[in-house]
Amino acid sequence: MRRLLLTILTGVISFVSYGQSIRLNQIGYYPSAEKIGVLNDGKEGDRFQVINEANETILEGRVGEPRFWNLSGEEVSILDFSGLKTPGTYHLSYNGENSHSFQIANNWDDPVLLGLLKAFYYQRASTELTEEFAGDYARALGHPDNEVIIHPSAASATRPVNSTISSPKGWYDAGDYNKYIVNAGISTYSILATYEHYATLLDDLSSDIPESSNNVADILDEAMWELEWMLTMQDPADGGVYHKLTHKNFTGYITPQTASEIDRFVVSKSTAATLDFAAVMAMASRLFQPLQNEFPGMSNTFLRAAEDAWKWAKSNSSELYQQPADILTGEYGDGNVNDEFQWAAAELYITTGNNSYYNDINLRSINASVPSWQSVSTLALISLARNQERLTEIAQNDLVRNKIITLANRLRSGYDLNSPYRITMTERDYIWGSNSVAANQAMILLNAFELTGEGTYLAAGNASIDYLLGKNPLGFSFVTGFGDQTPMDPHHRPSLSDRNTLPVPGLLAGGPHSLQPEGNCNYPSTLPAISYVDDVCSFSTNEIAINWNAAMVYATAGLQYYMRGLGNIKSFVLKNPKDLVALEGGIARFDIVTVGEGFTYQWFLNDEIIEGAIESSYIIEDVTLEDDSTFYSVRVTLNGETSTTAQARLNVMRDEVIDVITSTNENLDLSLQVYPNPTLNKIINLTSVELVKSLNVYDMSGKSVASIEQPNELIDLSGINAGLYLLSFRTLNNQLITKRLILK
Ligand code: G3I
Ligand code: 9MR
Repeated sequence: MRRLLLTILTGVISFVSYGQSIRLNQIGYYPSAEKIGVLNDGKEGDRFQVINEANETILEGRVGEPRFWNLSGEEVSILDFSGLKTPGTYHLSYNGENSHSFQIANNWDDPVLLGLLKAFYYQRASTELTEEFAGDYARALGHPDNEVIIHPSAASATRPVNSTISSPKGWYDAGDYNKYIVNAGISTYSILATYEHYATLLDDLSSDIPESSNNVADILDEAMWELEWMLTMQDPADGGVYHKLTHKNFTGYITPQTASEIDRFVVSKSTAATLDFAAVMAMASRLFQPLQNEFPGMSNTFLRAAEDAWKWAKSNSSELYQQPADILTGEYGDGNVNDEFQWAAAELYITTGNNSYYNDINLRSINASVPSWQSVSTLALISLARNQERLTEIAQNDLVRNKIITLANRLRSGYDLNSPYRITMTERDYIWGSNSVAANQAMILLNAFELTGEGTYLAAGNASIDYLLGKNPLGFSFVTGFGDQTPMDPHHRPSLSDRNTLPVPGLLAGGPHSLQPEGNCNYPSTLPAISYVDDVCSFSTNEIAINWNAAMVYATAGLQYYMRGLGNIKSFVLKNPKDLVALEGGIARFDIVTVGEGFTYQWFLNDEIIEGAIESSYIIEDVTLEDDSTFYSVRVTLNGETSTTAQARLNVMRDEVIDVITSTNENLDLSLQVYPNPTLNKIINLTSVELVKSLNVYDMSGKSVASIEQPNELIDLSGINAGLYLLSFRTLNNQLITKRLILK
C-alpha cells in the first residue's frame, strides 16, 4: 500500500518537475573530487555513460538504488562517476538522454567566482557603470543619495524631520533599489571573511572594476564601496545607526536612473542595525589596517565607528525595528538581538584584544547554527576560530572549535547518510533565500575542514556547490549566466528595465521554498524543494540579493583555496575506504584517498593490527571464501594526530568468471594479449587489435568503469583508480574474451 502510494505520488509529481532527468553540476568538478549526478526515475543497475567531446563513451557506471525524497516528491538514484579524472568536457547519458555538459578541471570554478564577485559591481548605487567595466550592462548613474530625507522615525535634535543627509554608494540590496544595514552586515562580513580566510587566492583575482589598477585586492575595493556607504548611516551625534535607506515603497520595474527621481529616506535607528554595523566595522578595521598607504586613516575610522556604535547599542539595547506605517519596503526585522550583541562583541574583541568585549560574547550560550541575516552568532564563532593567534589568553578556542564541528557533523551526516540527493539541505532549510542556506552550510563545512583537516567536510561543502550549480530537483544552475539552465527572469529591477535579453550575470537566485506569498505566480508545486518559478513574478524564489551572492562568493572561494592546496592544510583525507566485492582467488584492495604529503597509515582487520600494512592501500592477494564478511579500517597519522576510519566490509564471491572465455564460436582468438600487466602508468598495449570490436572494463564488484568502441593498440586507462579489473573484449566475430588486469 505504501509502495503504491509512493508510486502514485511520484507519478503525479514527476510531470510538474522541471528539466532533465539527470541533474548535475552544470559547470564542473575537480579531478580529485567526488562526482555525483542524480537521476530521476532511473532503474537500479542500469548503465549510464560518460561521454567526451568526441562523442566517445569513456566510462560507464551503474545507476544506484532509487530513493524517495519527500521534499521533491520523486525517486532518485545516484550516478557516481568519481572515477572520471582526466580533464576535459563531458556529459552523462542515460537511456538516450544526454545531461548538460560539464568540465573536469582544476580551474572549472574560476569564472563562477569572478562572476559572483563582479555582480557586486553591477549592484553599485551612486555610480555610472561604464561600458569599459560593465559591457552590455553599462547604465547611467542611479541614486546619488546625496539628499536623503530624515524620516520622522529617524529625527533627532541635530537632524530634524525633513532635513537631509548625504549617504551615497553601497550596493542595492537585491532586486529592489533600497539599502538595508542589517543585510549589509552579513553580506559585507561574507565578503571580508572571504578575504580574511583566503587572501592568497583573492590577492591576484581581478574582477575588472574601476579600482582594478590600484594595489588592493579587488574584493577589498568592492567591500570598500559598501563600507563607505555604511559609515554615512551612523549618526555622528550619538553613534546609533539607521536601519535602512529606502524609497517609501518598492518602485516599478524601472531603471536605477529613473527610480532616482523618487524621494529617499533614512528610517529609524535600530539595535540590530547598529550592532551589525559595529561587527562589520570592527572587522574592516583589522583588514584595512595593513593598507594605510592606500586608505590613509580608514582603519582607525572604522574602529572608532564600531566602538561608538557598540556604546549606543549598549544603552539602547532593545530598539527593535518597527516599520513606520508609510514605509512599505523590506523590513529585516528581528525580535531577538542577543546574537547581534555576541557577534559585535566578538569582532571588537578580536580587533582590539580588549577582554571586556570577550565577556560580552558569552560564548557558552551560543548554539551554532547556519548563519543568516537574522541569526549571526555563528559568525562570531567563525571569526574567533580564524583569528586564534591574535586572541588573549582568556579565549576558549576549544569551545569555539567544538561548536563549529558539532554543527558541521550534523550537516555532513545529512549529506552522507540521509539524503537521496547527497546534499546537506533538509526540510528546515527551505526558507526564503534557501540557496543562501546551502551556501552558508558550505561555509560551516569549509571551516570545519580548516579546523580538522578532515576532507569529508570539504567533500560535503563541495556537494552544496554542486547543488547550487545544478544538482537539484529543478535542474537549475541558480547563478545567472552560468550553466545551461539558469534563471532568465529574475526579480531584479536593473535586469527588467535594461535592453538586454539576458539578466545581469553572476547573481544567485533565492531558490525554492513553499511560502508562495505572491498569489499570482504559477508555481509548479508546493513541495519545498521544487516550489520555485523562473519568473519575475516570484520575488520570494527568484529575486537575487547581496547576502545570498556573498555567501556563495565565500563558499566558492573556500573550495578553490583548499582544492588547489593554497591553505595551511596541504594534506588531508578526501575519501575513506569503501565496502568491496572481490573474487575468490582474486585480489581485494582497500584505499584511503589522501591529498598531500606526510601521512602514515596502519590497517586493521576486525580491529586487530595487521602487521606491515602501513601503506595508503591494503591489498589482499589471493582472497579466499574465509575472507568474506571481514572488516577493514585504517588509522591515519599526520603530524602526531591520529584518526581511524569506519570499517569497510569485504564481500567475497566465487571465482567463476576470471579468464573464462565465453563464446559459441569454435575459432577462439587466443592471440589477443594485454601487456604490461600489472601496468604502472595505466597505459596498456593490445595485440591483434584489428580483431577487436569493443572493450568493457569492469571492477571487481561488476561495475562497468570504462567502455571503448574500436580500441587502439594503446589504451589509456588513467582515469581509473588503481585496482583489479576485468577486461571484456568483444571480437569482430562476436567472441567475448575476458582477461584480468591490474592497474597500479
Ligand atoms: O523567523 C521566522 C521563523 O521563526 C519561521 O520558522 C520561518 C518559517 O518560514 O519564518 C521565519 O521568518 C521568515 C524570515 O524571512 C526569516 O527567514 C519569514 O517567513 C520570511 O517572510 C522572511 O523573508 C524575508 C523577506 O525579505 C520578507 O521579509 C527574507 O528572509 C529576506 O531575505 C527578504 O529580503 C528582501 C528585502 O526585504 C527587500 N529586498 C529584497 C530582499 C530579498 O528578497
Ligand atoms: O519587489 C519587491 C521585492 O524586491 C521584495 O523582496 C519583496 C518582499 O518584500 O517585495 C517585492 O515587492 C512586492 C510587494 O511586496 C507586494 N506587491 C508586489 C511587489 C512586487 O512587484
